[in-house]
Amino acid sequence: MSTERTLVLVKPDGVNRQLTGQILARIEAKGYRLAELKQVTATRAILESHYEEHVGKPFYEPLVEFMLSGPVVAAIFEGERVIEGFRSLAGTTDPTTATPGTIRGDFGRDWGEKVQQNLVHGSDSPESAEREIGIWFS
Ligand code: DAT
Ligand code: MG
Repeated sequence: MSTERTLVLVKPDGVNRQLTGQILARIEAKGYRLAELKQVTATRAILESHYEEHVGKPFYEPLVEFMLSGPVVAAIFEGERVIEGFRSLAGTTDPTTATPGTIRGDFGRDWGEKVQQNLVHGSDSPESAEREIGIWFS
């Protein structure tokens, strides 16, 4: 298995709640290598590209608004099977029911908003990872 890369975003809720360090520490502690790191204020153009697969879904516009509500921290992590490994660390999409021990399960819950404030994004395939890294680290 060759070394993979994945794009991780700490979303505005994670940055605002000052959980960035704890989240990155969990990924490093699992054994993945931090290759790139920056804090960015997303633009609508970046998010329309990043979330193109979700255009037209009911949560799309609230999701973009949420992602524009504050800075995000973007990282590239590397390692064997890091894509599935990070998604396992992150937990399932809905933070209320995400398994305790995961990032979303430990730090997230439903806040009654129209979108899941679930702290992190992680690429879901090698093709998505390369596409998303190109968007955030071009
Ligand atoms: P994931 O982030 O677990 O890969 P996804 O790619 O299906 O999930 O969706 C992207 C984001 O959109 C997700 O992190 C939170 C939001 N979202 C997804 N499904 C939702 C839903 N049913 N209601 C509200 N927000 C949703
Ligand atoms: Mg996804």
